[in-house]
This record gives sequence, C-alpha cells and structure tokens, in this order.
Amino acid sequence: MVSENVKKLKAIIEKASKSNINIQRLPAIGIHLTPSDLSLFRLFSLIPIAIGVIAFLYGKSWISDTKKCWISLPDSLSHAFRPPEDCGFCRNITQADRVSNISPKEFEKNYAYNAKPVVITDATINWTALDVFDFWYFKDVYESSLFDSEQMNCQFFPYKTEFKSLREALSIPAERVNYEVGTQPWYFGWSNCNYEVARELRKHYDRPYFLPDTSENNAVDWLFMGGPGLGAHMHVDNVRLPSWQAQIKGAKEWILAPPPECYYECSTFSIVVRTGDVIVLDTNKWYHKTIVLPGEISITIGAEYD
Ligand SMILES: O=C(O)CCC(=O)C(=O)O
Repeated sequence: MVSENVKKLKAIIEKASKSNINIQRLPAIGIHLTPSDLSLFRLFSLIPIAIGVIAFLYGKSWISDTKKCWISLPDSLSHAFRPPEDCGFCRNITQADRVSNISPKEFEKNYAYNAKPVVITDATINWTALDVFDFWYFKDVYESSLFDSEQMNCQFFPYKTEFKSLREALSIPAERVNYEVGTQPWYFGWSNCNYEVARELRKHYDRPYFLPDTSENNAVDWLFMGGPGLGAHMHVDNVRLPSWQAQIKGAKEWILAPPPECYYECSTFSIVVRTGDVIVLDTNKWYHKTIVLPGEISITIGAEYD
C-alpha cells in the first residue's frame, strides 16, 4: 500500500518537473513539495511548538491546585479571549457597602454571587492573625517547611520588585523589610500550596463566618504583603469563583473598574479596606488595582469560595 502511494507520488513529481514546476525535496521518502507547500508545512508545524513555548514561559504550572488556573496565559491573551460580560453586574454600583453582623443567608442573598462588592467589618474579631502575621512570621513558617518542593508549583507575583520567587522575597535584609531610608520598596503576592504551612496559617484565622453554609472555602490561601505606595497593577482575574480577602495589617485602596465593554454603563470607584476588614469581590468581572496606604506594611490573606 505504502509503495503504491510512493509510486503515485513519484509519478506526480515527475510530471511536475517535466512541466518546469520548481520543486524541493524531502529526502526520506522522496516526496517533493513546492516552496509554498513547504512554508505552509513549516508554519503549521510551528504551531504546537509556539503553544509549548508560551505555556512554558508564562504557565507557572501545567497542573496545579492554585487559584489562578490550569495553564496560565499572558494577561494580554487571556483578556483578548475573555467573553464579553453582561453589564448588569456593575450597573448602578458606585461604591461598596460596609456591613457587619450579616448572616450567611443575608450575605448569600445580597452579595455572594452577584459580583456586588462588599466590605464586612467584623469578620476577623477573634483572629489571632492580626497579632501574629508579619514578614518574620512568614519567613519562619516557610523556612521550616518543605519550601522548594511544595512551593514550586504555586504562584508568585513579584509586581514591581526583582524577586523571582517567594524564597527570594523572604530573604531580604531587615533594613529593607523595615523600609529604612535608601532601601527599595517591595510588594508581592503568592498562593500557598504547602499543606503544613496551610495548617499553621489556619491556627490564626477561620473560615469567614458570613460565607453561605453550602459554600466551600477554597483550600488555597492567597497572600499579599508589602509597603505603602505599591500594589497590584490594574487587571482582571481568570478564575471561576469570587473571593474574600482579609486585611490583616495596614490599609489598602482598591480601585475597581468595569470591563471595557461596560465603560459607558458602569463606573470606576475605589474602596478603602482597613485592618480587620474583609473585602468580598468578584475579581473575574471587576478590573482591579490596589495601592497600600501610608502607614504599616499591608498583609492580606484570602481565598476563593463557591
Ligand atoms: O491584594 C492585592 O494587592 C491584589 C489582589 C489581586 O489582584 C487579586 O486577588 O486578584
């Protein structure tokens, strides 16, 4: 069968060369292709390689249980492929409510799944995290755990710093930690994939009391830490679920903007979150940016919920 096909191909090739068609040779089986066939062939064969390179460069992990995704695309690409939002979620929203003593039922009805941002002011009252969490605590917790092997598949956001990993970020000298004059400012974020560390962190905070009884708090914690003036650039997330974030130390301003397709119907506005507050936000719908406010180092912890 194969030799039959090869014979047919050879006949075609002979005819082509008799007709003065410019042909090139693939040596292994004696098949000839025109230059344009070859460029097409090269182009198509490059596609899987290109996909591989993009995934390698930008994918923090192929398969991970982190918040952000399975295969991460560069921000610009994931935004380009984002389906347009129905602007109903942001219409008439110009600020976030600040509430306390809210029952899970009320929270579910008014905020949990409609992307209406809210700040809950009494959810961290009994959390020891407010006293315990600081730069040195995280350094200590991670250095006494299986740092590299566990944390390698987890995400790290250096923002404007030069840090390449959480290990590097947690190795800065005390002067820089304390923002002494002449040192570089820092702000970074990471997800925790280390079970031991998660167990330790959870000694100091609880599942927020207002989450609906049926909702599951994601096992992956997200932490952000750093000093005044810095924060996350404007972006939208590419995850499925809304999330809560507790302001453990310091204060942070969140600037929320509607997606571009909703610019004419919805507003951009900001929310200030202070120590002890918990902000609940659908970061998949609201574009968001953060700035740590003057004062102490900001530390937050949060997770997605369904
Ligand atoms: O807390 C921050 O500074 C950034 C948080 C954020 O961008 C996110 O959760 O998607």
